[in-house]
Amino acid sequence: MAPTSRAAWEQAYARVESALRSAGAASAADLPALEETRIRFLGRKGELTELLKALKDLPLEERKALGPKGNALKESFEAAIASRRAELEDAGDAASLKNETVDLTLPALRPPRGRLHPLTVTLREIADIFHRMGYDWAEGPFVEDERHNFSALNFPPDHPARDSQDTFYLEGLPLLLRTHTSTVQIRAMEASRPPIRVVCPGRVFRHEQTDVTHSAVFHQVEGLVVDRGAGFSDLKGHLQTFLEALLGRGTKTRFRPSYFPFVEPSAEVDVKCFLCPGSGCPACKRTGWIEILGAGVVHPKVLEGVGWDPEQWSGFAFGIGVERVAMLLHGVRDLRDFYVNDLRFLNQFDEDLA
Ligand code: FA5
Repeated sequence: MAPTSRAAWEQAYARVESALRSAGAASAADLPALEETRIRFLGRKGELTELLKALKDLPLEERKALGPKGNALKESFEAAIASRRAELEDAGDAASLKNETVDLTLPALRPPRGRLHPLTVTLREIADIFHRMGYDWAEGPFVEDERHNFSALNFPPDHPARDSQDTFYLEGLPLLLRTHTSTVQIRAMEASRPPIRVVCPGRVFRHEQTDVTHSAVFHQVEGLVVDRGAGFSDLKGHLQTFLEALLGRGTKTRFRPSYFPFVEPSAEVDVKCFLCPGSGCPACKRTGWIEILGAGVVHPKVLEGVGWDPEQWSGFAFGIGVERVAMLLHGVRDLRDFYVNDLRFLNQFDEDLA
């Protein structure tokens, strides 16, 4: 029964106060016991809660007199609970620290490791081999003019490669996205004097259908050597040295006659297909061979165009497809896998890049 008079309320107060004292919140043995005591007095139907609720049934004057008394009891109980809880928690932490052991011989946790993209690694690997063969490194812009991409390379004005079917032109400007890294041959020659020996790695762009060996954005490493008496046999020797360093001795390659307006004679180099034993598959278009580069002897008109005397200087050039090389090195069946950024694919290159 809730007390409805002052005297009854004060009697109830005395009972709760003595119960609080004997419950001894300040000496609760552990956190569950402390919580039990708190709920007994301050839970929704707790003894102290009920006592305070009963105030509302007393006349205003008495409520004013008794209210602070009740609240003070509640505050001191809450303070006792909070301080005992802090004590018990500290003791618990200390005890668990005491039981904890640290095994210093365990290996440390390693943060996830970033790594280079397999195409970046392949491109650097190609350039590194040429670097060891005495080649310097040169770079050029992605956005080019027609002169560097075509005219200076002896492409006639009506050559089909100039067609917007193959080339991305910039709207309203006499500029385009370079379709090959041969542009950098011209830039490198314009910026120096003969002799020269450079590789020019980078991204190129072609407006063409993608398939297992073709992408609209891909990478090439261009090579250019101009020296006195440099010719086709030097080209073959350099490419053979490069291919053996890259793919290992005994790798089957073949030179095929070809045509590029800026080199004469011209060749293309194929490597035996790595996916089928030469019998033919989608990657090699059923030929048993995969084309990885174009090459040839620098056309005299190209040398003349940059003011180098073709009577004194001659040279050779080549352009290697980086994606095709990466496919060969890693047995990748579809070149487009390099671009989708699927970590399940990229993580497979971990060991190669370590
Ligand atoms: C050229 O781009 C010439 N500039 C190469 C060259 C340089 C010839 C110097 C002579 C002297 P081609 O279009 O064939 O040639 O491309 C060269 C290589 O790039 C190819 O052998 C192939 O490995 C790669 N390639 C060509 N098209 C693509 C494509 N769409 N996607 C991926 N790789 C490609």
